Amino acid sequence: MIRGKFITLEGGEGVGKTTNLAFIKDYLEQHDIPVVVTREPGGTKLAEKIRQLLLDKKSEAISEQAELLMMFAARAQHIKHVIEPALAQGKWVLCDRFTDATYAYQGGGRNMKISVIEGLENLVQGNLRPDLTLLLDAPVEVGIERAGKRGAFDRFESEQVSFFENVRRAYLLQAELHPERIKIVKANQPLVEVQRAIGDVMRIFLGLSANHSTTPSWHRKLT
Ligand code: Z5A
Repeated sequence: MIRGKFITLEGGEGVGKTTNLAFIKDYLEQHDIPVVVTREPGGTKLAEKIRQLLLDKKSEAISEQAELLMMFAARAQHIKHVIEPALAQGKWVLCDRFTDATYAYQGGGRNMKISVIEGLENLVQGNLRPDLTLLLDAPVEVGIERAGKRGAFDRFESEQVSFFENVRRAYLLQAELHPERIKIVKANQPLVEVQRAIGDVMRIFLGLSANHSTTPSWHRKLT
């Protein structure tokens, strides 16, 4: 059995990860690739419970260390029960956020030591790293405005703008450190353009030719 590929979608809040996850799933399925869609923190019963605790504004004050460990506790469950079994069965895994988010939020946002995050990454993941990461990047105000239209803010979304600026900087640094894996997609443009850019990245990743259509299927249906 050929092992599946592991694709992650990253970016600050409200940049469009959830919206574009459906587009990538659709893209892969159109190419007859079986795909499991999941998210972090979360993806298993226990990890979803940890997610609720992490996002709940009414949780007791969560220390930076506890927050970091809870992210990796959820991740350990997720890898063991969802990600690894799917990859081993030849399915592709498409995950809304993964460890780059830890470098961005706990590293950049909370100022936790990068060496500590690296240690936990090695402990929890072993050799597992994403094969491809799409980083949706947009100015912080754009993401906040988009997320604001959705309703009440959670514990992370209630942070100051400077926190999100640090998160964005840390994400861009991750992309600079891992250019072969992390592809930046400009998210501050109309959705059809964002999806055209994502389609280009996916086409190259799948090794398809340049004249292969990258127009989103819903857009093709409309035109
Ligand atoms: N977290 C962490 O700290 N450490 C970790 O290791 C991990 C996570 C894994 C939960 O993540 C929190 O956990 C997260 C970081 C932390 N907190 N924050 N902030 P989450 O992924 O569930 O939360 P989120 O980032 O807030 O995701 P989101 O709010 O669901 O945003 P999104 O998925 O990127 O955006 P969206 O829902 O697809 O789009 C937002 C709106 O914009 C929506 O109305 C869309 O229709 C609209 N949209 C999307 N694209 C466009 C374009 N191109 N133009 C116009 N409008 C658009």
